Amino acid sequence: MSMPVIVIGAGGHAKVLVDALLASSAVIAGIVDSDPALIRTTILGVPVIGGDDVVGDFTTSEVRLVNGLGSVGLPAKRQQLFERFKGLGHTFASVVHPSAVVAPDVEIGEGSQIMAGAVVQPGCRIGVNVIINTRASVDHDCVVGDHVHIAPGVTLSGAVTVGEGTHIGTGATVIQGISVGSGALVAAGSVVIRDVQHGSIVIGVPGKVLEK
Ligand code: JB3
Repeated sequence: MSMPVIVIGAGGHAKVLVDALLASSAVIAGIVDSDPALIRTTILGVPVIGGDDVVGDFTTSEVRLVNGLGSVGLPAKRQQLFERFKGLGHTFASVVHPSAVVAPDVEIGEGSQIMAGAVVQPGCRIGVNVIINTRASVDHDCVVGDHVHIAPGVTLSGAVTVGEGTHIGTGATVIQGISVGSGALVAAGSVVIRDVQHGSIVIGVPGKVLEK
């Protein structure tokens, strides 16, 4: 990663990203956050240099961006931020922690993030602006859509499909061949053994659809 990066957001997710970037010897030009109280604070020695307007001080060929917003529940805000800066012509850098195991043929979309200890097996396709969080396991031939968050410790068995913007909560397990629709939420710790429809919330062991 030769071109410097700016990390957007200075919260918990950004801290983990800064650690991964430093471990990869990336050059971090700074962090921006919408909370003025955070300006001039640091994360692992990297300063918060201002709000999002500061990104405009750099041309799109001088820096790439790293989406430091995580997500609670559905990852809408993170997606909006990605699309806003893409609309301004910026490019997002992908981040892969050196301790992650990613098979050589895996396709990783723009700005996606594979955190420490995650495993992504052969044949997987990961969309844009995805988080595969700490120690998640994504087995062979999974297809993970754009803007998905696979939370820490999740297991996707082989050939699972996850639709755009879905959140798979911490420690959930999805057995092989299952299709999880877009905009869905799989609650932490659930075990999914049946396909999940678009926009559904699934909770429990085995996972059941929460009636709206
Ligand atoms: O589960 C794990 C391992 N991590 C969670 C992650 C995926 O999501 C983590 O525990 C949190 O639940 C969440 O992390 P995140 O998004 O870093 O949340 P938080 O620690 O609350 O920090 C969000 C930061 O983003 C705050 O400092 C906000 O001020 C800032 N922010 C919000 N909107 C923004 C914007 N910053 C910029 N630059 N632009 C924005 O539009």
